[in-house]
Amino acid sequence: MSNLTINADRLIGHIEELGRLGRDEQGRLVRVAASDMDRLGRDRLVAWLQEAGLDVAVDRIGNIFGIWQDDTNAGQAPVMLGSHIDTVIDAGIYDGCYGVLAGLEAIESLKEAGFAPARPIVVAAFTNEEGVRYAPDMMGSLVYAGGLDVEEALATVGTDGSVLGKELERIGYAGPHEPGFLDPHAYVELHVEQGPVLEREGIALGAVENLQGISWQRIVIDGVANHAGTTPMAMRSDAGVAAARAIVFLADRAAASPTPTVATVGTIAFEPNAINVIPSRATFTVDLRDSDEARLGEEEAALAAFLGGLATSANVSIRTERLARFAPVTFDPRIVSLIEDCALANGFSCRRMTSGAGHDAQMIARVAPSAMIFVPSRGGISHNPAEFTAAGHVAAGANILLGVAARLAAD
Ligand code: HGY
Ligand code: MN
Ligand code: MN
Ligand code: MN
Repeated sequence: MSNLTINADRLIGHIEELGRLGRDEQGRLVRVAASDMDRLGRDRLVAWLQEAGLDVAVDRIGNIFGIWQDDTNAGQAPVMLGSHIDTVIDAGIYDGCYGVLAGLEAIESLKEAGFAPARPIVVAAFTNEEGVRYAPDMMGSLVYAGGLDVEEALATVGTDGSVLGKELERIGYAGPHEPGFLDPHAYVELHVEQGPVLEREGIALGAVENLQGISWQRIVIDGVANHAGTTPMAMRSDAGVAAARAIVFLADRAAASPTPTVATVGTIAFEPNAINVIPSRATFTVDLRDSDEARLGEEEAALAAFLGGLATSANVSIRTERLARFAPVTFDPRIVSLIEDCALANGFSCRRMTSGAGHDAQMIARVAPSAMIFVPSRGGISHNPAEFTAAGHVAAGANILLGVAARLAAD
């Protein structure tokens, strides 16, 4: 890969330009899946793919593919590089977008260098990786990998009552291709770490070996609305207090776990949500993760047992709804070694690591040998506008992605 390098200025320019699209009146980045804001990013990406001379394809769940192929390699299973460009609410500009734009940059640089891959190279932007508007997350890649029926996915009702399939039609990204129409030879996803490890250890690159399991649930606690002033504490069926007890249970249990279990309650809503009314209902979501499947199952069972006891002690009724459940994933050892070898051969420090975040790679790993490359996140911050990765690390990650793609395309 000695003379094959990416154009760092072009890549960083693309990341910053895409990061300006899809901002609300408060200036927050809100390109949630299949929204008008998401369309702004999609349209810009498609324009860049076309300018790079790639064939652009969109499948029925809105996954976007830029395909670099010619007569010599058309029909061969492609090397796929990808990630996502949808964002969380008030997001940073690197999460997902970096991997998609670096994939495009790698292809453009290989083309400019006259590289002739034995296989097509494809860059993919998967729909609804974040799962903020439509659960589960990683939905586009899950459908692509055959883990969720496309009709079922398109019928998903969002947190705003919208229907995913209708929204994709409305924004012009209900494509004609059947999900899975490209059978990848290999998949490599470049992503910001979104955690503190690489920065803390002063290491430039992560060769990601595995990825945590994810459990998403919605919990609905029903109590009895009553007067905040006249109802004695012992006579209350307070859904709000019950929810608070469940949240503290989750946090304390995860903090005490012998494995790196993490538990997050990211959303909560009370009804009727009035200052002087005891909440009749509390609805909240639980995000549990662990790299050990058995441990993740134990966490889910412990929560279920706690909620059973809580229903009695708080005199409330509790129901749970599963929103997503993905087992931990181990990536392809050969590609992980290729990443590590390429990094070290180019003078970059590199360590093997686990991904705490979910990624499209964990879905594509079901259908193709897959692995990920991480670069450091400043302060370990992500899902936050302060998300940042230094230009040198942005370039390093993209250069290794290019090198690994070139190597896999020669298979
Ligand atoms: O939830 C996740 O880990 C990913 O950002 N969707
Ligand atoms: Mn991401
Ligand atoms: Mn994310
Ligand atoms: Mn991801």
